[in-house]
Amino acid sequence: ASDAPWWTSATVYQIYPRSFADSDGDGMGDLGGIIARLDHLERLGVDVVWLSPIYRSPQDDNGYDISDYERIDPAFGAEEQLDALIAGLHERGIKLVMDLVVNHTSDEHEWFLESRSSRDNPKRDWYWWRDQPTDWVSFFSGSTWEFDQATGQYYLHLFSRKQPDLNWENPQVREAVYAMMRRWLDRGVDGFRMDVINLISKVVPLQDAHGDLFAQTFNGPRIHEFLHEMHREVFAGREAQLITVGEMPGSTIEQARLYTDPARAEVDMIFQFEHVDLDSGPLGKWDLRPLHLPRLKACLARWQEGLAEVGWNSLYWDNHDQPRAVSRFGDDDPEWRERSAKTLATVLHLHRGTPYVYQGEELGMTNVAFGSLDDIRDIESINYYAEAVRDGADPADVLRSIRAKGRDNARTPVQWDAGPQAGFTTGEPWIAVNPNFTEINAAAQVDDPDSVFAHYARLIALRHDDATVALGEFRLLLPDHETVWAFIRTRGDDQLLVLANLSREAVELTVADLADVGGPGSWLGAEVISATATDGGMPRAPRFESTRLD
Ligand code: TEU
Repeated sequence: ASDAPWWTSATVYQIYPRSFADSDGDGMGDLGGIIARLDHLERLGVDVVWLSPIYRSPQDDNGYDISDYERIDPAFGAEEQLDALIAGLHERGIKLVMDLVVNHTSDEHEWFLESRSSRDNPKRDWYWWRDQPTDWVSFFSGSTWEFDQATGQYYLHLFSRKQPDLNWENPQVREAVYAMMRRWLDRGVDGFRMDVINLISKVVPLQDAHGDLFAQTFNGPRIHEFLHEMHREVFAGREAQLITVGEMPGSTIEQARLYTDPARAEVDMIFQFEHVDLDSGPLGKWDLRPLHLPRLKACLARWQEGLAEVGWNSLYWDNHDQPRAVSRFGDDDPEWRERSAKTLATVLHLHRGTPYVYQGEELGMTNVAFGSLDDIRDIESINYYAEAVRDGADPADVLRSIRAKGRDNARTPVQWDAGPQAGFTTGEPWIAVNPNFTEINAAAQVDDPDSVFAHYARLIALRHDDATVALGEFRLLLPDHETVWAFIRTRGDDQLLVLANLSREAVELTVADLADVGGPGSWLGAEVISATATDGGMPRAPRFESTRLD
């Protein structure tokens, strides 16, 4: 279809390696496990794999604290296994995108070890050192400044104290990062997912935020300059076969148009966070807030409209930082879970943008009813629990918030079969398998045409084959309906009507409800469409009984 970039009809699959598949029985996922499961990805039909970090790391933030950008952590396997993975993916026509985490390194990275060794070390200015801290608060609780005894100064870390922020104002830092990126492309990878890349430009001189860290370091003053320079230094000349996606917490639609406008040569698409912040109250993600469907529908529709002419959307429900969508946005009651998971998939994948499928989402995996803090592994949740309980919160309330929104919900092992440890490992997994693996696993689904897995595969194939799905204009219908998600995609004279019922009750819709579809002489004709609780029926053959008005 047209001269649209290849990724406008592609789907990306995210692998969180420590929880995907373990090949050596140490209880942690590894490259051998991924290589052994490539047929699963090929059957699903995905075009790209985004691989979360497998680099050398102390694992303080599960690999998002990197101590060597160009060597594989032995916990994930040997160097040559990565080359085998690249070859294995490429021979199946699947591209590989690596996770680029360059807002910060690990405090065990050699750059930081040199930087902290003395005030006049040549790499001192590769990080942010100050005599006095600002009032900034870390994503992982506490101050963003850690006092370093050796040289009597503080260093900046927006995340954990073992994740010192790189100083992107320093051209030597930028050059070192670009050189590393070029070497990864030369090794055969096909692009990057850029971790919190819109935080690399800080307002300088650094100053107190008075509670608004956003203004000091989100989408900072030089962010577009840095991204354009990266594009020129790393991607120019080979961008046609690559894909780049920037993780941009707190980005607005206006910012996203600038980041993803092809004419500006910055990134291809971004992960924005507006829809995954809707169920957070004013105190943040742990402050649970009910979400009504019209707000979710309106949010995605705003982004469809905002990037319709310029730029491109990524489409996601799940990733390694978010709770599982079927529990969060859908209905994970055993009787309804599969239909709900399929319906959420149908709605998301038929929007305009590049869909991302997070490992296990294609199986309809759910959140976990964590029993106690002993079941939790994530530094973000552990720090939050300690801080909240210290500040007087009821531990039961804190645990309820962690059960609803904790990142460990997405990090339990992928459920491959109903055997021991769900076929994830022959050892003791680093985090417990969700007990519902006996009902929810790949073995029970990959050969079942009515499974969640098969539904995802059909949606991915539809995007390959149908230019209206990939490129058609989007228009939301019935914006105020509390349980139906209706929209229409238009490309030339082709129209695709999507009707999804996100409830347990059957819904009657009349043409009058949809009257503004297609204008006068609506092609729907006088039909009453009784949409039952969809089991995710494919739009080309909607599972709706339609009866003519007599
Ligand atoms: O996440 C950045 C980010 O915005 C997260 O802090 C997110 O807002 C939070 O986890 C939601 O609860 C990236 C990575 O995806 C995350 O895994 C890392 O912990 C973080 O950056 C630091 O590298």
